[in-house]
Amino acid sequence: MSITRRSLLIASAASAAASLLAARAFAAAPPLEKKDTYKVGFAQTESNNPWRLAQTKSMQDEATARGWQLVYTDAAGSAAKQVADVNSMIAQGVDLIFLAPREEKPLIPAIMAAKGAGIPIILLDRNVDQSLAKPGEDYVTFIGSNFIEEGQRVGEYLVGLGGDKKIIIELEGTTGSSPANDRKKGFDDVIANNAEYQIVASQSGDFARDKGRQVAETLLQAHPDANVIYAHNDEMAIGAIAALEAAGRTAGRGDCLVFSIDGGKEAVQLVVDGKIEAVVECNPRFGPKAFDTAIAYSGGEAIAPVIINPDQMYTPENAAELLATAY
Ligand code: GYE
Repeated sequence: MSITRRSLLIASAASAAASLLAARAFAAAPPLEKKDTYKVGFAQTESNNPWRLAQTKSMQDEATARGWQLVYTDAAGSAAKQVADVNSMIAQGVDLIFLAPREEKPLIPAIMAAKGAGIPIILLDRNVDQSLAKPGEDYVTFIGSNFIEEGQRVGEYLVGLGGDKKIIIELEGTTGSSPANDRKKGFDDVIANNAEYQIVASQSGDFARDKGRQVAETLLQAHPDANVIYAHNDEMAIGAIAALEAAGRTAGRGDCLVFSIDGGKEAVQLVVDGKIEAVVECNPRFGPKAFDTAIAYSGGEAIAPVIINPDQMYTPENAAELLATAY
C-alpha cells in the first residue's frame, strides 16, 4: 500500500473515531419504549462456574416470571464471540440488552453499535473502561458489586487476623476484566500500607478452577514459604487448595490461609471446614434488580449511573449459619 493511501486510511479512521467520540459526548443512551412485555437480550460471558450458572438462572427465572422473551447467548469465554452475540441481538431487534462484558475494552464497539441502533444496554456484573464508554450516555447503568471494596475487605481481614501469615500469592481473575483489575487494586492497596506483608507473586488463573490449580502449583513451587493465597474467585481458590494438598501442604490456619470472593455453596462449606479462611460474597442473583431497572428506565425515571449490590462476608463465625442461603 502506498504511503499516501495508508495515511489517508489512517486519517479517515481517526476522523471516524473523532466523530464517534463527538456523537458520544452529546447523545444520551437510547430510551426504552413503555410496553406490556419485552424481548430482551442477555449476553453472558461464559458458563464455566456456579456463579455464572446462578446468574443465568436468575435472569431466566425473572424473564419467565414476567412473561418477557429472553434471547440468551453464551460467549464461552471469548470477547470476540460476545461482540458477535451483541450484534446478532441488534439484528434480531431486541428492545434492550443486558450485557456482562467479559473484558473492559473489547466490548466497547458492541456497546456503541447498540447505541447506534437505538437499543439501550444495561451492564451487569462487569464494567467497561470508563474513559471509553459512559453510563447515561453510551449505556444506561452498571449493576454489580463494588470490586475494589471486595479486595479491600479481604486485605483488611488478613491484616486484622495478625499472626505470622504474611507471604502472599495472589491468583488474579480474567486479564482485562473489571473484577480482576479492581479486586487486585483493593487488596494490593491495603497490603502496600502494611509493610510486613508481601505479595510475592500475582498471576492470572482466568477465574477458572483448573487454571487456578495449575498456576498455584507453579507459584507454590517458586515460593515454598508462601502462607497466604488470595484468589479473586471461589473457583481458583478451590483449585489452589488442590495444589496445596498435592504439594503435601494444608489449607487452613495451620499452614496456608486461603481467601476468595463469590460465596458459592462449595466455598462457604470450605469455610465451615476450615480450609478457606473467609469469602467475600459477590451476589450473582441479578434478575429482579436488572428487570426492575429496565422497567424504571422505560418509565422515564432517572437511573443512577452505578447500582451497587450489597455483599456480605463469610467467616468462621457465620459460615455454618449462612451456608443454606449461599447460591
Ligand atoms: O467473581 C467470577 C465470574 O464478573 C463478578 O466473574 C464476576 C466474576 C465472578 O466468572 O466467578
